[in-house]
Amino acid sequence: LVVHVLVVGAGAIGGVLGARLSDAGVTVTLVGRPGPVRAIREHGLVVEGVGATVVRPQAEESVGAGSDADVYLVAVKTFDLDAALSALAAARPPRPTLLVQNGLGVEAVALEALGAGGWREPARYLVRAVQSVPATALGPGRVRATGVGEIVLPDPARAGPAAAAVRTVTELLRATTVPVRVTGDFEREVWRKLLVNAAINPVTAIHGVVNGAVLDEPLRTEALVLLEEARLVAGRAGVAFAREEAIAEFERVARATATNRSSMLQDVERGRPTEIDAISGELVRRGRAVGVALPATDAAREAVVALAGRRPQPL
Ligand code: KPL
Repeated sequence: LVVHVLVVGAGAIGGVLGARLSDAGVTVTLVGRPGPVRAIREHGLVVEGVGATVVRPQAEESVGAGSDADVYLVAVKTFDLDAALSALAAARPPRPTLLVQNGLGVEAVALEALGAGGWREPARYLVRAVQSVPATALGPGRVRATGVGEIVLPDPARAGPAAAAVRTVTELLRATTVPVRVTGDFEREVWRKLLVNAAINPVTAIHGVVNGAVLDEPLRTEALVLLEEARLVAGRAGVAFAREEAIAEFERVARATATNRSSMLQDVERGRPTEIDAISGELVRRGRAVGVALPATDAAREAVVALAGRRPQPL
């Protein structure tokens, strides 16, 4: 029985998922930067919008602080994953560890980091989920949920050594209000989300618009070119999507998250690093490896890299 979850990362996703777990009766400890930790200790963790709530989780600045936990939920950005998991594994014993990052190659980075931190057989504990919970950080300890979204998990029967951990995590998430879907083809879900992120995130970050703006011209065409390039790489990786299916998924997510600011836009606005490398950068590298050029994706990648850090806003 899971009674205590350590949530590493107190940003928009860590905040919303931490609050949903807390509302489900689970004890939650959030690990974050000093600002959010102070705010959560003083005012609680505030979720506005869909499923608005105020919860009072414990909040810590260090991953090793606080009591033993049954599950670790790691909700840091992809580029912080390595450092967060090395620190986690060095500070705490192996437990089912749920990853909710965007991008490609997350599992390999995670296994390496957990091993480096001292866990033996990290593959037994690692559970990757694909989440599409639309959330915008409003300030330290304050998040707006702009929709319900869902979390997709692998079928434990196909999760190999992680089967028991997958079961534990699935049961845990099912106790919350976030819809949970289990799939026998998890790799496809990773790519499905990646296609959407590759199209929506750079365009919204570059133009400074909410996700719904990509449904209309001229941004629709700009995003669809990126979607198509990503779809080609997916096909070469053995994960085939029909063009119509990719477009339908892009439109579905853009509509469902229409008022949300993409995570990449939020990062650019705060002058923080973005996940562009794990999304578009990884696509360009994988395309190159199989002889597929991705000119639009590479140009978008460069544009986001150039933007990042230019428009810092206090948060
Ligand atoms: O995953 C997202 C993100 O912002 O990174 C989407 C689905 C685009 C929601 O904003």
